[in-house]
Amino acid sequence: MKFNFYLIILTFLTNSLYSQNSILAHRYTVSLKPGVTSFKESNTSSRNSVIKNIEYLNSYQNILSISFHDDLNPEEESQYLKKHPDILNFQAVVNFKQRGCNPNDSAYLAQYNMELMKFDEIWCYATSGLSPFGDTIVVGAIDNGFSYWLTDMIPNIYANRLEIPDNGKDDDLNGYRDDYYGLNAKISSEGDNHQGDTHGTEVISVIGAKGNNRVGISGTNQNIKILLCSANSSDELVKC
Ligand SMILES: [Ca+2]
Ligand SMILES: [Ca+2]
Ligand SMILES: [Ca+2]
Repeated sequence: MKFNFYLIILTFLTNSLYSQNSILAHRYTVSLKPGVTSFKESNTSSRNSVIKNIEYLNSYQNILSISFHDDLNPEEESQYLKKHPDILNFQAVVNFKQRGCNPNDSAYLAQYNMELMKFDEIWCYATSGLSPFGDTIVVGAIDNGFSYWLTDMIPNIYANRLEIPDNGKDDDLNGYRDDYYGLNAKISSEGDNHQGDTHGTEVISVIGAKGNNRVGISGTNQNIKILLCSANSSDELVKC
């Protein structure tokens, strides 16, 4: 009973972190019956030995790992284990691979909330930042300011390629000067000189800090374009 409970716990824990990949041939995890202090190979075979290796995994609970020689098939191995007088239970050893499509960002392990929200599974479907029709997905963000120049943010910030930055002119004739990385509607000179702001930076980090780039964190969207607008009055919102 203790062994079964142990296996249930083990299975629950591993299933929450991993998905089963494949059975490892000829290898079994074995529980011995209560009172059996050591495992002795049964002489039920015409061969001198069918077992290749024995390793104790947990002496307290009498759990060990057994490997058979490569020329046995699974049915022969199963029959041997079922008939052995010392064995209470057994299961094939399976290899595990990590579940989901986690990004490689250096601080991602601290983002446990992403897996709680199942983003690691959602990312298996798409991370391109493109719509099903191939269009670039752009999200607008309005806040008091943004530290958009951060290494983990700037690749996902929308750039107005028709605007020449910092020349004091409205090159694309959209009504705003130098709005290359969005618009700071709070200043008369317009442009994209957004002020650093903790709240705005956190918002755009959640929306789309560059993911899977080995740097920092991953946003909910690993690849996307965020159009910035700094404002803190209703008049300034109109410009956004
Ligand atoms: Ca412009
Ligand atoms: Ca310009
Ligand atoms: Ca990153």
